[in-house]
Amino acid sequence: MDFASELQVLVARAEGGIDRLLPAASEPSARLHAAMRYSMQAGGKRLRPVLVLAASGLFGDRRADPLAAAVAVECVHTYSLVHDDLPCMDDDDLRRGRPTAHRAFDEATALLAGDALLTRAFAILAESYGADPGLAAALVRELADAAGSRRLIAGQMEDLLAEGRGGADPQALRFIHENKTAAMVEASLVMGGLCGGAPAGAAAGLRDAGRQLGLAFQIIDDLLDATSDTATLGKTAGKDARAGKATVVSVHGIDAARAMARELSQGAVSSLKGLPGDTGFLCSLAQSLLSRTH
Ligand code: GRG
Repeated sequence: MDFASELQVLVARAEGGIDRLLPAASEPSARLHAAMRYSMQAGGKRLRPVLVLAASGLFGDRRADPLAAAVAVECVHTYSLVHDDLPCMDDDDLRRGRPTAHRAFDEATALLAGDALLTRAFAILAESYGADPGLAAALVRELADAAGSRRLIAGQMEDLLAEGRGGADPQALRFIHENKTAAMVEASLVMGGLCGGAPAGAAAGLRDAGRQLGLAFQIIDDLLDATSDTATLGKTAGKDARAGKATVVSVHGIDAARAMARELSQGAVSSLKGLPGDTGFLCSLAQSLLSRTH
């Protein structure tokens, strides 16, 4: 199967899992569940669940079906987007090409839907991997570490603080990106590895690939914010410059940012190539992210 077809298959698999593992929109509280589904089923790229599924496949999906882990990661990612869009944070009106959750519903509902997605992620892991308690605990730990106060939330906190200070220096910027963006990408590959039954030594390679891929992904995100338009992105373009936010683009310039993204992506590919199994799809995915348009 070629890269594009394989990607389509994995995205469809992830979306089937999302539909199956979220509460029905009719279940009480219907408004809350409708808001959770609204945000989850708005058609994101599904990068993180695809990484979980593909990483698990490297090891033959030997230990457990990775689909529930893939959905759990997407729940946490989507909660972070819903909360990031709130007026008290980034205050945005558009996400995944549609009104943000607090615009489509209201602020309190969006806040609660984010809370509920975060909680649902861990319920999904407990329900789906309970037959293998060692695996369930390892998955919960990995996701909790990535999403917790030392990583995702720390990155978000420092990002908000840097905005208030009028910018971040390169070191502070690296901290923000390693945590706000790369942590969840790393966790996706590692959780895939856990479901696949990866040998202990493979975790470091998966983590390193995820870190570099996540950093490259963030630089591309900054480049797109600076150079693309709202319709193509499905979220408001040009926000960083308007907010006077320090990004890799504002600190290093467009050409240097592109070169950094290329180098990080090549680094991710090298780490992936050191892993067992057929890493062709994951290497192509890493390369394709350099030319993504949204
Ligand atoms: C609220 C705890 C908390 C964290 C928010 C996700 C986030 C952290 C902020 C959103 C802004 C941003 C640039 C985050 C960096 C990660 C990133 C590029 C997220 C967007 O991910 P995509 O492009 O989104 O994969 P889709 O919609 O395709 O899933």
